[in-house]
Amino acid sequence: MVLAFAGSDPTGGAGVQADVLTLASLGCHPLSVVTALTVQDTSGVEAVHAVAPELVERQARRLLDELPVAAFKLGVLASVENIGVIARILSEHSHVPVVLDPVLASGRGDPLATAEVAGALRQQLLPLTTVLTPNSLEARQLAGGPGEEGLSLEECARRLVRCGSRYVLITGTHETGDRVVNTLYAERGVVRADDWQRLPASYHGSGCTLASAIAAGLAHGLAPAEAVRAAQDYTWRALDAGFRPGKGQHLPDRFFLAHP
Ligand code: PXL
Repeated sequence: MVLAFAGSDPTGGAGVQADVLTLASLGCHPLSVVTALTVQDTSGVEAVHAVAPELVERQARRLLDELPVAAFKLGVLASVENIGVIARILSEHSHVPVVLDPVLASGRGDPLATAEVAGALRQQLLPLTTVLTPNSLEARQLAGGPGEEGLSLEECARRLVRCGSRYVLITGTHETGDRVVNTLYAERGVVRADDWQRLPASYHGSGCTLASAIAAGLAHGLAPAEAVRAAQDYTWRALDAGFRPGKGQHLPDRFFLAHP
């Protein structure tokens, strides 16, 4: 069982819906604690409304008191108060691996976190994280100070590991080139780098899919580097099978394995 803390995305492309679909398709029972409600369609996010921290805490504790959780997956957390509550809960379950997708903006650039939320993620959650999954923009934002926008991804990873995350997977979707390079770092440096054919469309929910698939791998007992490799393969195939239900972004098909 994997417990996802995430915001609701009514399109089913990203957020808690993406986590539930991904975890279920990979053979994990998904537990979910909703941290925020959003108003959006496939073209953009109109509003983000944080759930009260008391309710986040009660949802999670009720589950954890009864059910065995093999991994945590964290997406949009939506407030500094929610981060505080979640950090306390994770620290009480320090043997359970944590995958943190530090969502700062949607794939289209709609803001999903304030500077205060980004600071709280760095200070309170990175020390509890097994695998952090920023895209290159998020890595630079989390690791760099003002005037450091040109920071190399290697230096970003070094700093994020120094903040306490055991592994940092920086994804290359927002970089240029016809291959997307995703690089996994740890304290010893680069652990693995995988490159993938760049797909032609713009996808909603690719980061949530990747992070949930890593959490599924860890829950099934894979080592972090193996879970990261398997999750990339799964995500690329879900995106390749994606579809465009409206006028905006494409959505991944997390159940591509179930189709003939
Ligand atoms: O794709 C990141 C993401 C995560 N969670 C929620 C979202 C989005 C992007 O829009 O809405 C709830």
